[in-house]
Amino acid sequence: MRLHGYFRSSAAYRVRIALALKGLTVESVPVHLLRGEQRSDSFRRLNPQCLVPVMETGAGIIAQSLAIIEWLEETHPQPALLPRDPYLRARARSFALAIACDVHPLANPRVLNKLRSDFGADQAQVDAWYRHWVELGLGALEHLVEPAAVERGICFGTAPSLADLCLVPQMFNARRFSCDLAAMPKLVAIDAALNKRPAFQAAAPDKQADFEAR
Ligand SMILES: N[C@@H](CCC(=O)N[C@@H](CS)C(=O)NCC(=O)O)C(=O)O
Repeated sequence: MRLHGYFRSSAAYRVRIALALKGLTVESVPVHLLRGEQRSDSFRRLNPQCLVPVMETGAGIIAQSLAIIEWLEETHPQPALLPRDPYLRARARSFALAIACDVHPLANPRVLNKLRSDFGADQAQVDAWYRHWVELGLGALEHLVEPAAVERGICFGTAPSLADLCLVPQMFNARRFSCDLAAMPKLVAIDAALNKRPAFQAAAPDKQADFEAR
């Protein structure tokens, strides 16, 4: 298996956590997003959307982090990345989709670049855009986890789930852009607990071969 990603891509980070939790090793292929490598002809052939992550599997190519994670879940079911209880599964999916579909797309490099290039936004305005959407999204998600989740150190169920795989990378990015996390103490505490787990540590941006400090 080959995972095309970028150390700072939060969508690729989700997949890296899933792989680490399941104890799977893949070949990592860095795609430098700031240099525009995602728009190269060779990468476009893998994913015409020009987005990472992309997983090359024995069965073929898969784009979209949640589809890759579901494929991993179906081909390597243990440990499970969704709670057994159907209602908790739905809540974990709901939380993960809120991040992946509603929060993350508004803060993608190509969206931020468009604000700069076509609407004249300066860095302060781009940062304000970023913080607005991330704080709004995470602020709402704070209400979806119960106080007991803080004691467990995971969002739902008894083991890290899809929700946790989406939360940690989004919190990483939120901190990178100095978002105000004061309104989401439960998410801050759960994120801190998750980051003590070896699988989450191994998947962190600064542990990747293409990591660049900056
Ligand atoms: N829904 C996609 C989102 C993928 C995505 O937005 N990837 C970002 C990095 S986190 C990307 O490749 N951006 C390139 C760009 O904006 O040009 C997924 O979950 O895989």
